[in-house]
Amino acid sequence: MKKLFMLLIMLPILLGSSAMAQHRFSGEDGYRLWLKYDLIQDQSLRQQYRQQLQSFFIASDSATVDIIKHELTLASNGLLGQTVKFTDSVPKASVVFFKSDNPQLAKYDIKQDLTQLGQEGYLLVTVAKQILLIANSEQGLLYATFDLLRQIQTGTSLTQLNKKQVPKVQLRMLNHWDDLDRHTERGYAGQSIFDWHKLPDYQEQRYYDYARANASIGINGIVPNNVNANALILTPAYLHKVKALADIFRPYGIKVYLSVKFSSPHLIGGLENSDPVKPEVQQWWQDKAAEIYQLIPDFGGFLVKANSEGQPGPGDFGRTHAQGANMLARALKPFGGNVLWRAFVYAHDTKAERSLQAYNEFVPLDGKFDNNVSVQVKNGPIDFQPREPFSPLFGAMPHSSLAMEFQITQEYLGFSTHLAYLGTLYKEALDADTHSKGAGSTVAKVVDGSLSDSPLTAMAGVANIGMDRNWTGHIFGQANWYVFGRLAWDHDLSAADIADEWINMTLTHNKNAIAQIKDMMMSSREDVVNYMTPLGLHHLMDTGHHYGPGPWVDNLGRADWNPTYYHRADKQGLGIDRTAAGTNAISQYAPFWQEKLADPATTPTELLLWFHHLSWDYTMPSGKNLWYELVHHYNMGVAGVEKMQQQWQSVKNQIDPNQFNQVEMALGIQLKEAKWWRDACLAYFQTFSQRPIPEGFPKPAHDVDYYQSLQFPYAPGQG
Ligand code: GCW
Repeated sequence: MKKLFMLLIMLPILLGSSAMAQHRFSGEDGYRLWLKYDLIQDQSLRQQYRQQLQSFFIASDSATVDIIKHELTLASNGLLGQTVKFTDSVPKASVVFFKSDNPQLAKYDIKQDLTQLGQEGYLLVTVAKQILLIANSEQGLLYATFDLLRQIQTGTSLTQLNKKQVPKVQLRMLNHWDDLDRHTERGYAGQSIFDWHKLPDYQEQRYYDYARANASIGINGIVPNNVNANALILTPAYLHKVKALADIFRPYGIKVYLSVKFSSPHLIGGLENSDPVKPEVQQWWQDKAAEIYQLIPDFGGFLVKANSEGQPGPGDFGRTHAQGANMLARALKPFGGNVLWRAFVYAHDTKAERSLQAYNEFVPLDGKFDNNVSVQVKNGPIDFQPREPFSPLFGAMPHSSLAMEFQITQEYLGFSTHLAYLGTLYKEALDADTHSKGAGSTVAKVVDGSLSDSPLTAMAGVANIGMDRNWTGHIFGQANWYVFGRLAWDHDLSAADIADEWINMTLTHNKNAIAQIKDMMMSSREDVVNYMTPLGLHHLMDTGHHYGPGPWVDNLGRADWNPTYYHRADKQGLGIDRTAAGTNAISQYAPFWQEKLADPATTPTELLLWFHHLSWDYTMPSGKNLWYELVHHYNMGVAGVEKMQQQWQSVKNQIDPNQFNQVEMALGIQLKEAKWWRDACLAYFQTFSQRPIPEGFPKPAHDVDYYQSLQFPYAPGQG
């Protein structure tokens, strides 16, 4: 009896502690990203791979080859439970790594022109029972290694490999908006991974892990510092720190670039000013370039934000972007460096509507940039919104190299607590048809150089990486890093296939679970669009930090920082008129688009309010009016998150509990915030539409004053 009594007393404690323990899993915390090499559970598959990967031949010795060998060792031990064996005999090896100059390659009948592989491409082929990895460089072999391992991680057969891979874009870069004090602008995954204070001597393991992850998806360039640059980065003390990073990254095929402040000659060089036509300014940059290359012989070049949001630039001296960019390009040219010159500009002294400004400034300069300059253009004309049309610059500068700039960090898509797979956003932008040279003139073809006469091609992603154990704050944020790299390598891949790979490598091999998770990922970005900015609305985020809704904000220093500037809600209707009757932004697109966008009836529904101010009673393609569709879309967004929650619960048994838990908690936040977005925006727009919430939809939980009163002074990542 006494024992029973004790048990009853203990029971809640026991239960309580086991419930607690649920939040204390020591399982997969996400640090290993998609490079988990856990034992393959399917025994026959494992056995097959063990046979096929019994021994490896890889000639030559170098830091990159060491990395390849290490990777093979990790993978073989982990995935196959088999000790790796390296052999000196090509005929006896089951896997052979060939650099194209290896005479033994002649014994194989490879019917491929290997020069086409360039410096980074590779062949991954099965010949008889041997697996061959062939490339012109060790970097190519490293990429081939990761491809081979990806085949194994995703359970693909190796018996008939026949892959030829050449990256479609030359520079595949991450841009970190990280400050020297480790604050990350628009970063939601903790502090910057770059510890400038302890560099160059203290070299974190994380740098190697980061390089390895990047190499595994083909990223070959990184900019470790913010485009809102600190001139100190070019001082000798910092250049030695940069050198330490470059030395670590080099064998992974990754070059370091730097964001530079245009006024550096003045700020740290003691010159009177930084006017690009002055010989002493040009000389300063040439000397600086020589100093950098002395330390870092393969330095990538400079990334520049000039005359934008208060940053200095050539415009300060009445010079053009081309004059500024070319001056830097000429300093780097003798050493093989490039300039990425950003087109994200909008000036306070111009009356032109903001979406027009980059085009206005840059199109007249088409053809005037040196051939080691690429103009780096954000995917849309405003600023990384959940949905934007493609930037008109992509169809309007045929004689310039145009680099794509995507944002991986989710400044406008819920920070690191919202699940928003950006593969679909990237593909939408890349596949968009500019019609600049007839049908099929896609943005991707502009970026990969096939539609321009410029040889330099680049794609950059603003990184979402920080010190969080799982790197990106949200496990699914890793998928955005991953998909960026994979699409920069090959923009023809599909967002769904890449999601499939990533889920397999990161979360589970269970087919049903993969299907559920893929479905979540593929619709997640549209959910965000719907609960934040449906039907072409944009820039409704709250002041400064961009966290949460702020459609009412109308008091910022510049008109075009205010959400009211973008949605133009009034008693009549909603949306900004960018037709000829309004700002005429449509004139910046090819005639095909001008015609379509001039009329709401032929404008894609998802961009209606981007281009038109429409009456609340406007009849939408569904037959319902605009007000109804607006309410409907906001609710679809919320329903989408509810569905994701259910889908996530349904895969619980297939996911590591720690990973499961992280995502479950984040989805809880996402749902709360989706409802907050819906309710705040609808309560606000209702003050204009003066219409009731249609039957069947919930009314906003609070009035506008309540939502307007919410303050978040410490929201992360502020600029
Ligand atoms: O998206 C906006 C951000 C700024 C950023 C700027 C840019 C680095 O709000 O924080 O500054 O764009 O791209 O330069």
